[in-house]
Amino acid sequence: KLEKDWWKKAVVYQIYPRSFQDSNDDGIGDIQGIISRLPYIKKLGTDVIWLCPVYASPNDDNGYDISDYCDIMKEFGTMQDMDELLEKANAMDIKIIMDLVVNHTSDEHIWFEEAKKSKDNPYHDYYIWVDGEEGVLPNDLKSDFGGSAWEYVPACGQYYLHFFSKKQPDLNWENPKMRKEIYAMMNYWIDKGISGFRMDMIELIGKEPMQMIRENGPKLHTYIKEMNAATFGKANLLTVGEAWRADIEKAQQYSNPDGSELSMVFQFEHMKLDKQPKTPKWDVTGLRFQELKEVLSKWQYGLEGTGWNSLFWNNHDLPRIVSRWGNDGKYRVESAKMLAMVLHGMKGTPYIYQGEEIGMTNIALSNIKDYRDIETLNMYKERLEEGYTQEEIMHSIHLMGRDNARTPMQWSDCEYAGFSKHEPWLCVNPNFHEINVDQALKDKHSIFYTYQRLIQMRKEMEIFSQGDYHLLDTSDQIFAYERNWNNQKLVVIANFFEKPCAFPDIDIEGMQVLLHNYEAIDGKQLRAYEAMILFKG
Ligand code: TEU
Ligand code: CA
Repeated sequence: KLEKDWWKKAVVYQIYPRSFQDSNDDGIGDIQGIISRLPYIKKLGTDVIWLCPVYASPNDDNGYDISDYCDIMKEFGTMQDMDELLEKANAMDIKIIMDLVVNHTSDEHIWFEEAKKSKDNPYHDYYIWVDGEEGVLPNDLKSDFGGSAWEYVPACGQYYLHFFSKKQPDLNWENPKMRKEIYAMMNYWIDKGISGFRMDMIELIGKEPMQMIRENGPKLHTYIKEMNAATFGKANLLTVGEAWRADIEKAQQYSNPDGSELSMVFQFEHMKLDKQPKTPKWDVTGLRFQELKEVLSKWQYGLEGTGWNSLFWNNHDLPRIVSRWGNDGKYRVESAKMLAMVLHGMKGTPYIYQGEEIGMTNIALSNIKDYRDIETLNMYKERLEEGYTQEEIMHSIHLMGRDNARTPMQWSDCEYAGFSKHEPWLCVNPNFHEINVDQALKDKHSIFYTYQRLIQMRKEMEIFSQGDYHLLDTSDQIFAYERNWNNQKLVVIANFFEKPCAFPDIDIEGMQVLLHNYEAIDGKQLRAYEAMILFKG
């Protein structure tokens, strides 16, 4: 029997199956590959895996376009493999949470194949349609992957809505029959023994497209409450909703401690601070570091006692953090450890994205043909037409493209980094000779062991999950905060930059060093990316 709110002490490891481990040498990661790496995940110490979609899919958006929720993608294996993964993981005390993609399906899902046949097909109303004439769009709503959010189907004389690719039609959450089918599907997975859901773009399900309302629609929380009551509410699961536009108040609602909605959300306010508000992610500026401190602190204070935070720098949609806000050259190891300490010292549930724990970096491919991500490829075409130079576009892709996170996991310095013996579906980062799991495990000062220690401390010391948070006032380039709990105190001090700076005016007298990315503390200065976690009990 699971302890109530067990997920407050959990650390989650995110797996992108296509890029994790290939077991049958076809160049594509698969479920048997994941099974073979469970001991590695155990060694790191994470106790929950978030598995990106493994369902049947034509892969227009790498599995986020699902054609059958109760079947497994052929390239990844079979339902038997999935059952084996669940069984073996659970036997090792590793829980599995599944990606739940219910804002949309694939256009190859049987529901949509039926729905598009005619207006009076019983499945028609599972999707969102607007009468119209070819060439006259219902309104200006845009797809996240470029172009209009509307696509015309002549057989119906109507447009359907797709907030992502046109192969990802949006489901109509107004339809109670459709909702019931989704809940039945969720219960099917719960009965199989999964421990939770990561809910893809859940903030969109209350949309009102004719009123131009995308996220945070009027019925959003009604649907989430209904889903909770019909499915995971009774099962004590970890649920995390993807909510790009949540503010504190909305997050309090989503993660209400009364358990009526979700455990927590992924909010992205802190991950948008290297661009101007309301501009595309491709138009990167420098990181506004003061705002980063303010925003992360605001969320720590804001959800104290009234909700729960998720803590992350990375996922399969974001560039690698060590390349983005650390230093992936000379100070790769120091800066990766610093970023880990700053994040894992906070209150919330930390998420680690595969490869982050060994400091994997972004990749810069020179030929657009080597990229695979639909968002990247569509943007490339669109911006070329708009007159951007090839150079400008490639620069944006190198900084922000989603394939940065999706290159194969670097296990060893063997061919294809030990990911596969066959050429992988997406290039291996050429730095795999230096950056790989084998190397990390052999080096007791590696980034891996910093993560391992951070996870271990969270399990052993309640102050990490329970202590309250307080930002410390320091100079421009330092991030420092303390946590307090039961007369214990934790202090995290980090120099976020390469340039050394004076040691901050923080009383650390008599404190024990729990973790540090340099050999010894120099009381006068903080060196490049120097970070430490101190404790007094
Ligand atoms: O991401 C939603 C989402 O907002 C992203 O598409 C985002 O706009 C972009 O990646 C950041 O630039 C989720 C999934 O995480 C993503 O992989 C899917 O492509 C998307 O939903 C559609 O299911
Ligand atoms: Ca394979």
